[in-house]
Amino acid sequence: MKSLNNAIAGQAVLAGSTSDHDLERMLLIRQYELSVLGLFSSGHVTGTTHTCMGQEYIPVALNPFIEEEDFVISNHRGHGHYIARYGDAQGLLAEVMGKQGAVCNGIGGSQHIRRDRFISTGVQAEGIAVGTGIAWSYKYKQQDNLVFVYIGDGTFGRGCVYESLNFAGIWNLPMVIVVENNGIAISTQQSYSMSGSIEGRVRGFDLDYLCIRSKAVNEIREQTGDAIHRVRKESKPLVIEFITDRVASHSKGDDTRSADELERVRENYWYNQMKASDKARVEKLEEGVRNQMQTLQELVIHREGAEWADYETRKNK
Ligand SMILES: Cc1ncc(C[n+]2csc(CCOP(=O)(O)OP(=O)(O)O)c2C)c(N)n1
Repeated sequence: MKSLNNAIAGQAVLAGSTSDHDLERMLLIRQYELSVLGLFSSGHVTGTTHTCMGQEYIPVALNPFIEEEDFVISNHRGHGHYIARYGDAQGLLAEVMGKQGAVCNGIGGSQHIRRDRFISTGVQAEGIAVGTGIAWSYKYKQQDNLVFVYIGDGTFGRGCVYESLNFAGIWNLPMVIVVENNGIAISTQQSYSMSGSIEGRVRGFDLDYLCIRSKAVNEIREQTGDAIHRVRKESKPLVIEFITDRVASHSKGDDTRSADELERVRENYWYNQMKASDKARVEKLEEGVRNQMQTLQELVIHREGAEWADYETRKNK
């Protein structure tokens, strides 16, 4: 009974403290991901994609701390990171579909986006290594900008993560490393692949560390704001580990988790929790973003292919 009461209180905090603006952005990311999955099923999108459902609140919570000149480095599961920063679902959808109006002319696709000071890469751990270099250049040029790097827990299996953490520590680089710990990497549960903990590994390099379990964006901002400001002022790297859940499959339909585990994940999904405690508001905002995505989807589907799609043909002319 106690845990049920706590869960209900948690839902109320989640819903009550989230502004319409933030909730709308989280719903837009969710709806974007649903659109992409639907477009895969109908054959309009090919290749691969990884949706961030379950993790939408993380970049939305952090976005107010990111200044224009700061760098954001995302990974294979990066749609939410991009939409939280730019709100540009249209450019991203066109990118994934290789249509005109795409953020990078359709060359990057789902995983390799470049826009101003935002890049994503599907190569695990490439982002943290590149981010370390960019942070070093910021420090060298005495710019007070930050590099935000998003990384998954499974990526802690790659050696260059530790080289990057080491350099970040030695040189005191202005980095905020955001670990989205969803406990699984494709089909490998973390208990099969990680000895010790992310905290233990990070502290081994003497970096500042925070663990966030909340899914309420304002609460997250309260828990992380001072530490992020300190990185900007003092240039001491910070790792923020979010304990989160991947709601959908790894990419498309490749989910090996048990029914019990999936039920737990769905129960913990901020979307379901908010819907349970603030149904009318969620549904009203959701209708708006659903219509927005539907209109956008129709628009993008009927566009001509992006320039690069003709590359081979044009090259041979
Ligand atoms: C260097 C490299 N090796 C393997 C892969 C294939 N791969 C893509 S995502 C992934 C798992 C990533 O797990 P995690 O870092 O926990 O992120 P999550 O998918 O859970 O968000 C793997 C092995 C890759 N993209 N890059």
